[in-house]
Amino acid sequence: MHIDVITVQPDLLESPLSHSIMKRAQEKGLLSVQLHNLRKWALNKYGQVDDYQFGGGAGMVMMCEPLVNAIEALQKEHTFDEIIYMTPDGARFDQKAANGLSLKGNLLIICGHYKGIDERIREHYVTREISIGDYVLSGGELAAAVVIDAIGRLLPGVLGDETSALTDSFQDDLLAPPVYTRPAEFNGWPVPEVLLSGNPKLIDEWRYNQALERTRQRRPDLLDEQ
Ligand code: 6GU
Repeated sequence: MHIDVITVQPDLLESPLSHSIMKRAQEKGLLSVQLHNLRKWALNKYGQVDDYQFGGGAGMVMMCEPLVNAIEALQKEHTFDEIIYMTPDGARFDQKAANGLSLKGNLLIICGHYKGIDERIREHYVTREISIGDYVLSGGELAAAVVIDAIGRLLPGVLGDETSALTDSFQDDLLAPPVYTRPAEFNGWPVPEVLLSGNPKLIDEWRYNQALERTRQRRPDLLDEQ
């Protein structure tokens, strides 16, 4: 999978993409992420990419022309399955959206800043708008990092243990069950006996019931969705 990102702050994305699982995905050639500084397509020597909003009001708007030039330059390199705009008024990102996007080939992600991007870009270029939750971030970069991480770890071969993405919280609209490691007793607190039983059927059953109970208690909304 290939992902291009258009941003005015590429440094905000660099670090999260160059560690741990994201680093491994890229080293294995399963994921490539290219960051593009929008200022490269700025209209003047000041690097201007934003302007005052028509109608007045506080806050700048990212201009059409640099964005269109950036998008069209990248479209010469790749045919994008989706052009995604990161914005708090987009569709709320969840595991289903991550699963779906992980099946795509090429993505272009546009990170908004200031008051956002000129509406005409949303109408004529953007195919999908994503928010990562009901709160406002200073820019789309951290949200893009979240989305790229959630997608990247689902790509086949990225996680060492192929089954481990399948048992994540949310993967079946259930939260993950509790986990334990050695020692079997710590401070007088024992690990649930069944996990030491060596009986895979009993263990699976216990985990499923724990997941169900945990979901009932903490996120009953997930059970209603089914
Ligand atoms: Cl995608 N962008 C910004 N600026 N804030 C957000 C967001 C995105 N998702 C939640 N809050």
